[in-house]
Amino acid sequence: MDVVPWPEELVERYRRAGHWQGRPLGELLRERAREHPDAPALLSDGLSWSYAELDERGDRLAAGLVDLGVRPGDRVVVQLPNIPEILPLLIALFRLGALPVLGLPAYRASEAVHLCRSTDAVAYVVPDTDPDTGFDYRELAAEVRAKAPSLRHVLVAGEPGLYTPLREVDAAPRPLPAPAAGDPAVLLVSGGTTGLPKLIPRTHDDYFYNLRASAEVCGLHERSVYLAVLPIGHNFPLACPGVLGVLHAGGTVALCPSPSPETAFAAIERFRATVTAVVPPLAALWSQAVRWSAADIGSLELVQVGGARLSPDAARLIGPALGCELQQVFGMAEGLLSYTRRGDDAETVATTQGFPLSPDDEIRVVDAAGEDVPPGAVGNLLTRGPYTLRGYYRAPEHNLRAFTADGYYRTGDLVRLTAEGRLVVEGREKDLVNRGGDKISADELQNHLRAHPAVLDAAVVPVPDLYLGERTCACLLLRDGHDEAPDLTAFLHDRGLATYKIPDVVRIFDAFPLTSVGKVDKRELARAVTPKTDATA
Ligand code: J2J
Repeated sequence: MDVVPWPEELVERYRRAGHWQGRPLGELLRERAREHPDAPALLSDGLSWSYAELDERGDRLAAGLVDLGVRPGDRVVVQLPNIPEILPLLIALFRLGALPVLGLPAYRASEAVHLCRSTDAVAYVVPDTDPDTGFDYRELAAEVRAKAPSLRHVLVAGEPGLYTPLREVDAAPRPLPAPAAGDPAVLLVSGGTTGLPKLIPRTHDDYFYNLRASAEVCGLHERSVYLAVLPIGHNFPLACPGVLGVLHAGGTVALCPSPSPETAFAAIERFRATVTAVVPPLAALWSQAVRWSAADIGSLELVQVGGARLSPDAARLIGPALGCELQQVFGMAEGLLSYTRRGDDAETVATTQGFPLSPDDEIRVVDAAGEDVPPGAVGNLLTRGPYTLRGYYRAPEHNLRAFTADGYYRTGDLVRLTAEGRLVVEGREKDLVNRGGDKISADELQNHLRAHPAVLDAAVVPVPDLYLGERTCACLLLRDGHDEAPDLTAFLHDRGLATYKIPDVVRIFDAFPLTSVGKVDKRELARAVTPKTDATA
């Protein structure tokens, strides 16, 4: 089975509560486009599309994709940066019932091939080049195509090279049968802990609820302008509430081509952006840079910060520096979202990650034996609810470990609940590095490192970093005859790994510390590679 459904009694409950409304995501813009066709839906450099225009582009592209042979239920890997084309494409796929598989622009062959192969994707959509680095996605597509036999089409936004130009996937709009609201609408990539990232099926019903409830909590309305800074392929800027949430609210999406303060501040000024979402290192950078910037960012009302731990000290600076409200977001592509609420006092916003989004989010905080911890104690967070997955895509074995028998998702995060029921993230048990919001699975990276001819064994652990929160340390045992750290950068590049996954630090060991059951003791290893400061000495 590809996806795991919710049990019938929960389906009933979520419907009765009005969370699941039986509407496919493709309906997102319909009403607004009919009633306010000229309202601005999308702003980007030198470009403005009204609701009517975006709606029509979605319909034309959907018809064009059907003409190419894309069918309901087919998977289409989408690896686009924040360019206008991504929105009509997502809307078109939602409308025809094909599933976008959302990759990040930073992915290279290793990740992109995995996405295409593990989903038997029929099409792969890329930009032409990255204007900043010159990286050519058409060359990447050639490699992916050679290794993913299911691919029938490569579609290119921009100059197509040997492939099909996305702009020519265009046909007269025609009625298409709507997908069932209980079917998966999109596959998101897990931040995950496994050798190869798992995929997260999100249904029309659950994702619509996710973005609608998020838009409500953030107070979005028709005059809201959401600046997309993080890559839209990520759950946070996509639907929490993100670009889809602001379209649901009748507001405007503005696209920011780069998160650098100069570019982002200029975009906020030009588009009069009212809300945006960033990761903690960016929030800190912006809070510093604003002092030297002449841009007028006075339109900004709300900055959401999430994806990695935000220290209370850093949090306290953000609102005053940027002249707007801060919202902490603890979220995951698997589902559960926790938001501080608008109007919460500054200390609550600085020191907690707020309340779960839904009254039907079920939260358990448990010890290693799976027993509930006493109120207020730190433990493993388990959750289930109306927008949290019940199983990864095509992963029955993994699902046995990732979920409890009664369907709770084991988040791998360590949290505590305050007396009021707010969540505070205290750490995590899962084996990954959270590099300023970018997740690096230790298992995945270790497998690549072990393939190096000089490497006997590898263990990946986080090291603290002032700016990113964590950086990646590769601890290596070398084979006989090797005594120096090998050049991993070139090696991992050649294996097609995304650059952000390349270790920041490499340490050579004679042996790894082991736990009592003979596994590598990562906690001890992390301690061993953490530079001693006055506080830790
Ligand atoms: C500490 N850790 C956090 C936070 C996420 C909104 C916001 C973030 C994500 C996301 C998302 C954290 N403090 N405030 O999808 O919609 C870590 C946790 C979590 C993992 C999920 C969204 N916010 N984290 O980051 O799927 O460890 O989603 O389990 O990429 O990020 O990662 P991801």
